[in-house]
Amino acid sequence: MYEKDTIVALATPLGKGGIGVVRVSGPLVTDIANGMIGGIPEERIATFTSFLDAGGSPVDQGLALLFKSPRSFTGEDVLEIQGHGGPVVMNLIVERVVELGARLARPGEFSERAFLNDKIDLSQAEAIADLIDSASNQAAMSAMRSLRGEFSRKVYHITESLVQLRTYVEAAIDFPEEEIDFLEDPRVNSGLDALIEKISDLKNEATQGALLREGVSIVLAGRPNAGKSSLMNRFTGTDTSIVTEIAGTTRDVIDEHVHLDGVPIRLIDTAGLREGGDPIEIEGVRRAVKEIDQADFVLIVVDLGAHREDLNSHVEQLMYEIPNNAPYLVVLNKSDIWQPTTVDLSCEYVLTSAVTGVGIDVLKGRLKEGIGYTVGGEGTFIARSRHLDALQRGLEALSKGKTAFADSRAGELLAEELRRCQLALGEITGEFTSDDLLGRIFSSFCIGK
Ligand SMILES: Nc1nc2c(ncn2[C@@H]2O[C@H](COP(=O)(O)OP(=O)(O)OP(=O)(O)O)[C@@H](O)[C@H]2O)c(=O)[nH]1
Ligand SMILES: [Mg+2]
Repeated sequence: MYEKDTIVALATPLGKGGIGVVRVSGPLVTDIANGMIGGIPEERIATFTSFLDAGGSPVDQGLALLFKSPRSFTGEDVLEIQGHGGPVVMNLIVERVVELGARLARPGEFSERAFLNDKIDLSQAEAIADLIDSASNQAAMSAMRSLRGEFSRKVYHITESLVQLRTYVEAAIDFPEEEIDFLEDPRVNSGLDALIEKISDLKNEATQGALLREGVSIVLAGRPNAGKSSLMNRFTGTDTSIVTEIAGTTRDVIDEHVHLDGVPIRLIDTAGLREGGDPIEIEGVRRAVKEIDQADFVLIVVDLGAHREDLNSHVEQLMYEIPNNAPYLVVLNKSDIWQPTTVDLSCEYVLTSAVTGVGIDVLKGRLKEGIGYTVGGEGTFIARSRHLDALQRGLEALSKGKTAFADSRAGELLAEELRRCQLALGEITGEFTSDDLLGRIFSSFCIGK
């Protein structure tokens, strides 16, 4: 199935630490154990031993742990060598293992072998990388759920129902003489509807997981002096952006990573939008417009104090000027200075004061809704854009099949779309994934995973 080389890599970060772990996997593991520690450690028992160089003198001492195939992470024989975590010692150990016949592992190769040996499916392998990379507690907990197989199980369940329907439809095509009058059979349509609903639900849930993993970019936009930088600093909790009463303070694009209930957010402060100014400001405004264009979400910040008389027309003008297809929220800031008694805006808005902090929590809540994050503390599973894309393609196939079936009564067309849907779902778990895609996924992992 794949080259049966024995691979080795440092499993802990390269640097100084109390211990460092070198992991070896493959058919030469027992030979390597013999060569390095002069014997084969008892399976799954931590064995204190010296690690020997080619001349038989110890380069380090520590624990050796042997996992015999198939009861190991990769499914192959695995040896873990736990030495002292210094870069030189670790290198000596890795070099010795290479001398004994192993080769250096490629990025993600341990996980790839675990996948190829059916120890984990593809979305679980991805969850390992996501767990290690997770930037918040919520992301880590969600990655753990995926790793335990919650996401995959849901995909398998849907696939099972899909296969049942597919079998039924294909039987009806292949054996017309059986007179399964499936055209009239309500089971086909209700089966299709149920599948569409299940996949949509799963996609919604996966969207939450993808948000946790991939985060969103949110741009603060508006006129100079509206309080964009002050809001930025409220979110980051530090003096990230310079705030002055001079209109046109911010010129560069300033971004900072913050978390909103565990969702990683790239918050971007920009120059206030206005005509003219010096060349620096003109460039700042050009950059601001570019950021707004690429944003996942835009906060349009309005200075209430400066627009007591013309709030509505000012907001309308801003929305007209801000070129953007992303969802947005209007932030009526400086509510400590002035508040309209009634707000008559046709768009979503929230009242804040960056100075007193009033309304900031409401703003955060609305932002969460705005970016589509609805999961509370109990969390979800982690997911990636490629999973969402696969679910979407699955949904499209089903609705296409449904329409074709309703229009033409052609079972063949429906069967073909059901097959496509199954392929799309199979990409998530790795059942039907091209080698090319697998290569890309695993090579994005780091070495030693
Ligand atoms: N009273 C009051 N003043 C505010 C509020 N938010 C910001 N300010 C003040 O308004 C001025 C401009 O604030 P900034 O945060 O620099 O505004 P900005 O939108 O970043 O401005 P530019 O960078 O010039 O585009 C500063 O003097 C702030 O202290 C608020 O909610 N209430
Ligand atoms: Mg500013």
